[in-house]
Amino acid sequence: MKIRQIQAYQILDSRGIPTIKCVLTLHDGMRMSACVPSGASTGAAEAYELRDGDTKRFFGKSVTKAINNIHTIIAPELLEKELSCADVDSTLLKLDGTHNKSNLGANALLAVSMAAVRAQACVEQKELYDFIHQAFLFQHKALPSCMFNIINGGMHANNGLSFQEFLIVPKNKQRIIDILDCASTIYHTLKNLLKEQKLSTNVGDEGGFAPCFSKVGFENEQEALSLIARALQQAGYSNSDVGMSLDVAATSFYDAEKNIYNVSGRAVTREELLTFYQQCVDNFSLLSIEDGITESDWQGWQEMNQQLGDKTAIVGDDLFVTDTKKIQQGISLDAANAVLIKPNQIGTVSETVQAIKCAQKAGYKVVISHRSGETNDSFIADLAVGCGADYIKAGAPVRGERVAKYNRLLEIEQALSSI
Ligand code: 2PG
Ligand code: MG
Repeated sequence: MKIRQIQAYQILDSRGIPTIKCVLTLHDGMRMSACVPSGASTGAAEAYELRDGDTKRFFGKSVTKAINNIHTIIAPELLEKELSCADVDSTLLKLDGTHNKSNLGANALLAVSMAAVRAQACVEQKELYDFIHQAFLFQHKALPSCMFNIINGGMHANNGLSFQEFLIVPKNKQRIIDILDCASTIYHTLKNLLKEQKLSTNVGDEGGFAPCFSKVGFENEQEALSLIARALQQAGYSNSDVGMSLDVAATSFYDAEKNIYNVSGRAVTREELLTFYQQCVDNFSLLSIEDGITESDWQGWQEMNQQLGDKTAIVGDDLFVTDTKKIQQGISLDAANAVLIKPNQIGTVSETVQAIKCAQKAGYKVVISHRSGETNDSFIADLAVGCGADYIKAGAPVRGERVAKYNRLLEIEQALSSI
């Protein structure tokens, strides 16, 4: 089936900032679309997100230049060609010609790349997760475990917490509806607990609560973890039912000049940070720690993995930026044992697939992730199932753009169980 039209336009993401929706039309009139998310705590080596910079509109955040690239550079190369998502991606990579997609913008590339995968799945009359599983030759197809971010801090809130995400991970639950029941119950129990303590129940960018914490150093982080542990208990769960995880996003409070971390007004060394993680792993039996060390400190990552890697998953996000080369470096240095995967960090679906495969081959745990600026597109839910990821991280069990992913998992579960 040939491609008849590729159209893109601006939509708003969950933070009210423009992003791209791309609609791909085939010759039989079938139309498939895809929307691109956007991060706030971005890794330095992430693929380039092209924004206009013209501050008269959307404070410089418009994406009309990227959209123009789709219409004037990308579309002419793809129109009237037989649809093949592999060919689409290689054309995109050729047209851009840079590793970080700084010519055309990773947002422009990914919008087209995702729409092409969706369209081909449709042409082949397959569900998206099935198509991903088969076309990219993944070994397993399975529903992932879910990580729910229920307290927001760092760059996703403005509340005195240095660490970015405090997550719960329901364990031993087979069905997505039971996982959601567990997460939602704990979320609402936490809400009541915050109310009781006269703390705000306002939420951050990913739907987790963002009450203000006013202590210094690790005490705030400690308090956030204790609140979750209490909510978990009050909701009738134990550590063996529900794990806890952290996305520290350490680069966001690292001072490179002084080589220290600013944790809520206190200067903390790498060693102190690692000692705190050790305590958290012991006290809260953490399932994973993401970006616990700044992205430039490979030696620090090696130390962390050596000290904690046999007890918890050491997840590289800003460290790896979904880039196969960086994941390979991590594997050879033994710097981590898990990877966070975000398609817009690299810019095409096929490169995302390559990164997942590289990590899986090395025995790394794979976490498919949303961005803090999201849309209602649920592509990552299908990706997680199709590649047999260990986890999906899509925010709190609230807010449309977050539950879109969890609700899609419910849909997939229904489909899989009726086979
Ligand atoms: C992260 C993500 C998603 P952002 O750091 O893992 O939770 O945040 O999209 O802001 O990079
Ligand atoms: Mg992260």
